[in-house]
Amino acid sequence: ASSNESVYRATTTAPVNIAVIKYWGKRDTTLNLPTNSSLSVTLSQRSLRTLTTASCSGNFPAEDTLNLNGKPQDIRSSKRTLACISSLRAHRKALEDADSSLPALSKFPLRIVSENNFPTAAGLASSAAGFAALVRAVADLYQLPQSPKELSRIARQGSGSACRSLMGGYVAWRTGELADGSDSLAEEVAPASHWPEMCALVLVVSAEKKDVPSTEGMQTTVGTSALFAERAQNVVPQRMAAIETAIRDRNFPDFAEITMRDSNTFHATCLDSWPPIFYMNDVSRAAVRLVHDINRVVGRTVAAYTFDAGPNAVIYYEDKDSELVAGTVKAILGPNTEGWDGAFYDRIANVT
Ligand code: 2P0
Repeated sequence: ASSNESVYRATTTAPVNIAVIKYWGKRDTTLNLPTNSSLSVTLSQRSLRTLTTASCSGNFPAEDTLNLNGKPQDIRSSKRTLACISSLRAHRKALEDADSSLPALSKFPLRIVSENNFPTAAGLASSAAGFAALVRAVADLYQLPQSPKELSRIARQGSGSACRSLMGGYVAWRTGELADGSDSLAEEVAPASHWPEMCALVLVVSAEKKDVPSTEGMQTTVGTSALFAERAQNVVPQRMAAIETAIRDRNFPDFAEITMRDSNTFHATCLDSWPPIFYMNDVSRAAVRLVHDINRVVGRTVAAYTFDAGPNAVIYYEDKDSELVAGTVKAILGPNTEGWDGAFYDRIANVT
């Protein structure tokens, strides 16, 4: 078959990441440039991941297509998807221009098929894994030489948090200073193997779609909350430095306190928005109380909660405290709790 008739294909998976220093607010909504740096932990792909296949062929119908969880998506109305694809295509075109023996994949329509093994848009970072998988699948299909850090610049334009899902372990997204966003990139702070005892218990309090989508919620906060600027300018920079030190030293009590405080500060800026935004619910608050109770009764900090743009809790703890933390949380906040939808249990692992 000529290169025009062949079907080229690449399949990849990408993990979910859960921020311990939260990204909330954009200084540039087109390029997805954040107001503050953030830091996350990449979860193992055993229970939360996106699986994506990208293919292209001169024989495909003329338009690029995207299918998400079995449903065709309108790619033309998604500026973010278009931005990622056109950037990847331009990188491929540069390779083809430099080497005329390469098949002209940049000219072929793309077919992207993606599937999450967890509820989409329930505040479980589905857009992070989704755009990371899309970018990596197409980059693999195009055999691009770009590093994960370079690809993070592209994934960021799909969804801010997606730039952190291209690496395993402990990942920082540096806000950057340049107006074109070229220095707003993710980088690995430490591989998962540096602190493999870290575990995450993901409590799916509700698998319903969240009330206020992140992009809309964060720009309401940017525009209306006085607390927001205080957090971005005076709180997050110190916390970023402190949590990187805690990770370097594998200091769980420090890591945990910074994580819990930053989740609380983020949700405080949501409450301070106008009109106020509520992501946590009664079950979320029960989880907060329970973690503080466990730490108090044990007499040391063994567990840390964090909440994203939804009611689900992620609880970090170390392997050795698994029974104490995961056992207690499951026993007390189990399926009999009102408002409970089910639970995922996870363990963090490196992925790259
Ligand atoms: C985070 N979240 O750092 C924070 C914490 C939610 C709360 O990143 O508009 O879906 O696509 O850039 O990445 C969710 O925001 O937002 C998010 P967009 P994204 O994980």
